[in-house]
Amino acid sequence: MEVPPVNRSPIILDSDPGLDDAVALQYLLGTGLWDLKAFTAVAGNVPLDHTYRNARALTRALRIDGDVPVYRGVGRTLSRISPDSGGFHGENGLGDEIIPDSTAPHQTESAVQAILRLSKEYEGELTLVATGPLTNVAAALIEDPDLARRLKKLVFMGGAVHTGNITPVAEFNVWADPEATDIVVTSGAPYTMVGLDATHAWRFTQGDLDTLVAAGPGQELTANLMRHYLKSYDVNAGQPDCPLHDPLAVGVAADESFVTAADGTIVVECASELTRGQTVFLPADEARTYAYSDAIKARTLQTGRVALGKGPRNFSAHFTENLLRWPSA
Ligand SMILES: [Ca+2]
Repeated sequence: MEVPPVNRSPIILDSDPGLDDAVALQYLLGTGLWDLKAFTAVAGNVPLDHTYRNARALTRALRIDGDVPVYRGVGRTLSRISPDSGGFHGENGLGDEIIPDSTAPHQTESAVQAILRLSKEYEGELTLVATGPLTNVAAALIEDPDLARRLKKLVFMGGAVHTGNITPVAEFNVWADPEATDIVVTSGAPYTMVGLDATHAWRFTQGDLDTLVAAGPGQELTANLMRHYLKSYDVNAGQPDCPLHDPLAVGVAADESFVTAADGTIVVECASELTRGQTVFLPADEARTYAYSDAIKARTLQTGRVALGKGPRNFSAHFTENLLRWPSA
């Protein structure tokens, strides 16, 4: 495997695999930019037992189970007992692909303990990318609020400034655990929200699938996962191609030019039955023009970066190129 001569930065990937989580991991490895310190599983697309097992199986399939420990996350969300994506990712979360579990020993540390430990070992250097509900990250911040200032960067796939996917106003990851998201965006951590406004702008097409198929056996698993993902978007949303939600969050962690982004505040709706999980974006440069309450004005002191659409650098092409650089076993 050819790895480019760069100083690879320490990163944790926290996810709920999940079809796009699976390829986000493969893409991360393919970029050669990151030193993956931990792969942590959280409940989301499917329950934790499945996401944890899938995470382990993926490290085996991608030949990193000897190097990258997998940690089991928090057993339920802060907000909802059991989110699930209604079979969108298949019953097992990986499009019903049967891939063998890793033979690596199970870790005695929890995901929260591993996140906190690594944030101390790599203080000021560690990037944390979350591609599932933010339950693990919020639990780590509850346990030790100083985590927020030890992270170099926190990028999460979730939220929607304009239009949701699980409800008209809410994106799945945030809807699944809005309280956790609220804890993250008020923590003081240097966060970037990569939501549907940006992820819907970068697509994976049948042509991209053909490229994976043509690459042969090392991309067979990936092609099967993406074929299922394309089919889910076709059947459930009537879309002939699919958004690159989770991979884009990994991409933005290295290069924000895949998206256009602005500074501002995210406020998460946690109370309403109808709009629960909505992420309201308060742009920093318009903060003075709105009639915010004092409580909301206080919130505007805490800002992050919010992706609002596609950027100048082509993420779709970059994504497939880098998948090809990390074939599976
Ligand atoms: Ca995910």
